Amino acid sequence: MSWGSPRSPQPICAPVEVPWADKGQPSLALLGLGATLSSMALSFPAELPQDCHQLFLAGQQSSGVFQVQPAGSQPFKVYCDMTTEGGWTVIQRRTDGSVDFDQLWDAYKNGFGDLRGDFWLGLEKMHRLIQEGRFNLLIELEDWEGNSQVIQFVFSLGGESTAYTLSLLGPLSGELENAIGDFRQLPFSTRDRDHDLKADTNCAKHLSGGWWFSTCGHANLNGKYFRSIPRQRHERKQGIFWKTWKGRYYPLKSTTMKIQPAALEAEP
Ligand SMILES: [Ca+2]
Repeated sequence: MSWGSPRSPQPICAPVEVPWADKGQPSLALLGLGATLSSMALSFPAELPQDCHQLFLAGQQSSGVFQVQPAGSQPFKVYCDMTTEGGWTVIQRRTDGSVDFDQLWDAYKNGFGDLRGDFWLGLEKMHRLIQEGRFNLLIELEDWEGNSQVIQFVFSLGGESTAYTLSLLGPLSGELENAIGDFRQLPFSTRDRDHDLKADTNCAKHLSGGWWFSTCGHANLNGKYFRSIPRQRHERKQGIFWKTWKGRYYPLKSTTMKIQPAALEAEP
């Protein structure tokens, strides 16, 4: 296991976007089985990887932006973070405050930002990637003193009818247990869709951005990007934070969230 390995550096030369064309060629044996050329020609362009890990298994080793197509979904672009062990599909990144994360439900549903910079992939795309599956979620946090923290857990994600409820699967340990406690299922909230667990407060409005808010105070990686602790008390609450690591009012320097199918050993 090397989940604690340092985050991959951002590519200085952006990798070339490789159309997914080479890997799906039919074998000669198939030709002998009587498949018609026309039917195969039709099937080629649909041969996109379902996610970054499938792309990794097919031999893609460098990180970058690629087209994927989960089963039953339209193709869309994702940023793939390739490590020596596998491919991670990045679903969120904050590095410099260049993108406004104080957005409403539709923006969080559909995604926003720049896949090569700061972005939110979008809840609907995440759900299509994950579908009914079990996925690892790897969260990487950095503070302003050069320290980093990695949190990983297995989860599933419901569709819009469940308000994209995040369900924790498997045991909790360490940092995550401290941060999330007993909340094993959390729907997603924005300030125009309050699904949080605090009845008298709209957590997304009180803080900022959209998140799987429980009772407002545990974590919000989609808060406002601050380079120092704001003076105003109400602003301090709106930052990017992970309470049990750096505290409630420490604005984190960078965050990355990425996913990969769990139980990889089950794959061919
Ligand atoms: Ca509420």
